[in-house]
Amino acid sequence: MPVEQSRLPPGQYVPRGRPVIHYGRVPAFKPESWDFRVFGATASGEEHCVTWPEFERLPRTTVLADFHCVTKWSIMGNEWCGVSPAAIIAAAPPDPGVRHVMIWAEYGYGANIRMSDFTADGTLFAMELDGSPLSAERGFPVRLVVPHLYAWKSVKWVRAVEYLLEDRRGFWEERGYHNVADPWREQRYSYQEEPGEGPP
Ligand SMILES: Nc1nc2c(c(=O)[nH]1)N[C@H]1C(S)=C(S)[C@@H](COP(=O)(O)O)O[C@H]1N2
Ligand SMILES: [Mo]
Repeated sequence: MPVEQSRLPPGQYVPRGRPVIHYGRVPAFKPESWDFRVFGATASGEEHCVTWPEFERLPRTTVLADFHCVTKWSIMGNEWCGVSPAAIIAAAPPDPGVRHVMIWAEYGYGANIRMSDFTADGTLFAMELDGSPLSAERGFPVRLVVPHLYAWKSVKWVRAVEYLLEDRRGFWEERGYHNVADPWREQRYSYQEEPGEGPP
């Protein structure tokens, strides 16, 4: 069935199959040593750390959303289930001055997003896709999904959230990709950034 054009951002197409893309190797999941840290500008000044058994028990919600990669494919209608950023923020509140967050993965991959993108409807720490636990290559046990931004911001194998008082570029944002990354505005590359869209 043809995809309703109004749901496809400019320059995107729907491929056959479902690509897997990441830089580097798939990390092994070790539940005994796995933790999820919230650090940086927390309200208390303390770092907050959650173990795997604790994270697994957090309440989950479901999000239905499309997924747009900057290499131009889009996967429509994904059902993600996982933990809302609101639950993380409630457990470890940020300093009131925090406007940006860095989402950290295994191996030092990270993506920065605005706090408003982190708390947006649809943003989720996903643990399941279409009714099954994430596969290892898709980010098991936990990946972020930010469906309204290009997919490099949807960090797989998340291990930490860093609250930032000043914006800082993540892995691809340092390598020529757009700091904001809104697919509806085709914000693909950093040379397209307007004043105020990137760190000073
Ligand atoms: N940790 C990590 N997360 C990552 C990446 C990566 O290299 N490392 N690549 C990103 C990119 S560019 C895309 S398009 C999506 C792909 O998600 P998928 O493999 O589930 O399709 O993961 C994103 N998350
Ligand atoms: Mo991507």
